[in-house]
Amino acid sequence: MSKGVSRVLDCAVEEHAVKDVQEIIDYTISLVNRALGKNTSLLFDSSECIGTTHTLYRFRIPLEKGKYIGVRVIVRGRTVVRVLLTLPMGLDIDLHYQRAIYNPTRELTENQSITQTDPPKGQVYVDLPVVYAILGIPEVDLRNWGLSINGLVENPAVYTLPELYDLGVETVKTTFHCVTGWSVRELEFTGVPGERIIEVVKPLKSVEWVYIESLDGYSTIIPFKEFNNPKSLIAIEMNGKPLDILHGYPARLVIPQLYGWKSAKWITRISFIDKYIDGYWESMGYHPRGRVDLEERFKST
Ligand SMILES: Nc1nc2c(c(=O)[nH]1)N[C@H]1C(S)=C(S)[C@@H](COP(=O)(O)O)O[C@H]1N2
Ligand SMILES: [Mo]
Repeated sequence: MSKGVSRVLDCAVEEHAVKDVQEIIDYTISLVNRALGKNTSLLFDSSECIGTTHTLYRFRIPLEKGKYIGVRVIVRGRTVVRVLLTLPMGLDIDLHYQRAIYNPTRELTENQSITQTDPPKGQVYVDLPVVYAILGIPEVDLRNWGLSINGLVENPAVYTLPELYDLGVETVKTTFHCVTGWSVRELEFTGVPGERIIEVVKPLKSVEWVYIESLDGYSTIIPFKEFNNPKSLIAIEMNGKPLDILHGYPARLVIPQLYGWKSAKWITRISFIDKYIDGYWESMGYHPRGRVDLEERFKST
């Protein structure tokens, strides 16, 4: 965890029906008080619609010295599905709460009855991708940069940028979807296909997840099956030009069938692993897989 956040505490254990915003606040306060073992007050921060299915409410609980506990409440329709507390570094409090045990494989079902729309449900088309850098834009020095590929593989390796070209690049034209509701058509990415990486490093049979780490401290996790998809790329060019720093130079992931937060920028390590772990946004309640066609925005409880 970066940005002065040391722990994310997952409070919601059962889905909870609410009638209005006041009930969301009351329920959240009761959970937070239970977790902290004392009475607190919530300050409203912001709220945001995430596609057509979910709303995210942000609150904060002020502490001394300008510190605060961040509270994120994820509501689907009129059901609170998750309450997450982000605790600042060095906060010395007892937590009277058992962390819910999260089982990602329960969520990886395929729903046959889904009907595709264009744009997909909860998305609107915009002209250009919005640039996100939640942990800031890192400084990149190509002389020190390498992409490590390791974990449960037969041939771990570290690739420089020229070596990535040598592996063989392909170009895909694709639509890119951000979970907050925007989509951009016809973006062109060139890079090394995930399938090619798999051919070279040879993951072991036990591999089920691919964990990605970036220079800025960002991380995310992708099911092995989605990484091993003909459209998944380690991109090094966008629209026929080297990636610019804003879009992830020297290399980023592009997994177009998943929401954009899985397409980590400024990547530096790819680890093939057997057991699920949260990345940056997954620890804030976002989905372990994030398929756009199945509208997998948030984890359920
Ligand atoms: N390192 C890093 N990668 C990231 C992000 C980020 O904040 N930091 N944001 C993600 C999100 S939420 C989206 S939608 C896409 C946006 O890609 P763009 O900034 O190239 O438009 O990048 C993803 N990759
Ligand atoms: Mo996003």
